[in-house]
Amino acid sequence: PHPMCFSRFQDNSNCNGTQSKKALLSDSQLFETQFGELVTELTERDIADPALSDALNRLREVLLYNAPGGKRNRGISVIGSLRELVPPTKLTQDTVQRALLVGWCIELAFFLVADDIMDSSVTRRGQPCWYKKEGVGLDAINDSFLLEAAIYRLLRRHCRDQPYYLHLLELFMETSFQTELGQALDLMTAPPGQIDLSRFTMERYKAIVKYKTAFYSFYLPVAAAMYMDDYLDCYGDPAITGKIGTDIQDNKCSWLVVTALGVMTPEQKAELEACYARHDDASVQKVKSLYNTLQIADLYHRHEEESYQRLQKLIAQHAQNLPHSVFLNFAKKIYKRNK
Ligand code: DMA
Ligand code: MG
Ligand code: MG
Ligand code: MG
Repeated sequence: PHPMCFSRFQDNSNCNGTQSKKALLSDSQLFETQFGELVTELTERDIADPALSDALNRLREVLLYNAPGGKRNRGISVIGSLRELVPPTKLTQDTVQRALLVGWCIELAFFLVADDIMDSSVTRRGQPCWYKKEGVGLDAINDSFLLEAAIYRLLRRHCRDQPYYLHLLELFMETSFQTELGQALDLMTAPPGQIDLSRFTMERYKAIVKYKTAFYSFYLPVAAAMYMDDYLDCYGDPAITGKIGTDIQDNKCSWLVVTALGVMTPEQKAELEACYARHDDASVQKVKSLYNTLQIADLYHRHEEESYQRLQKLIAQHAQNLPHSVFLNFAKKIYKRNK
């Protein structure tokens, strides 16, 4: 893996403590308790200029609105991985705290605030998208930049003296670039109102998900094989995922449409052409029932199963010097997910 904080961090499975008097908190509880402190740090402690108080209040509001309600897969994965790499006895409290903080830097997911604008999405993490809020609108673009800047301020404050600091910075910058390239591919493959099904190839689909999601969410090698979020965009239950999928309406090059194209008749293709990338419910429903007819959900489950098997083999082959659990933990989190 990247020579990042991992080797310096530590743990023990899911309790933090050596002092028996204190209540033992799980990693995810520790993670949540860190949030308040982090908000205070970013909005009160760092910048003293009273002229900025309105702007810092805005940042607080953005943090408080956008951070809660996620699955925390990204956030918890840093400490989770670290616990696989470092024996419990070698994990100091400081290191645990730092791992949780780095987890928060990933969890802030500044891309998502902008992504929802670009995708004209409606909900995220079980509530209206930030840009949809009264009075926010396109100002959310700057809020997304603020969240990104917050990452680097936090890293500086907490990790500046660590030997891996530069690596960590470069890792964040590099994965941001990869994600932004992926977003560019995603968007240019889905021009609004221009249906051209020949654009939807499995090759293009794989490039999109690898760059827009895999690098950021699952960390290079582990992630590359996991192409599952588009299934949830169509079949996910908004009550569980916290977001209403918009891939069909947005003309996205998703796994579902690419796979469907591979098995459909010319007549069905004409039907798809007539209703993909449209915003009315009837058209969206037609696309979904076409997927149903073609049993795309079954194909997806087979694909998911095969990917998982293939992933386990790849991990066994390539992760020889690392605990396999570091990678398997990621796989388990999204295998058969419905959120
Ligand atoms: C964007 O992909 C993802 C990232 C991390 C930039 P997406 O639009 O498919 O995400 P979502 O389905 O959550 O809107
Ligand atoms: Mg989106
Ligand atoms: Mg998107
Ligand atoms: Mg999606």
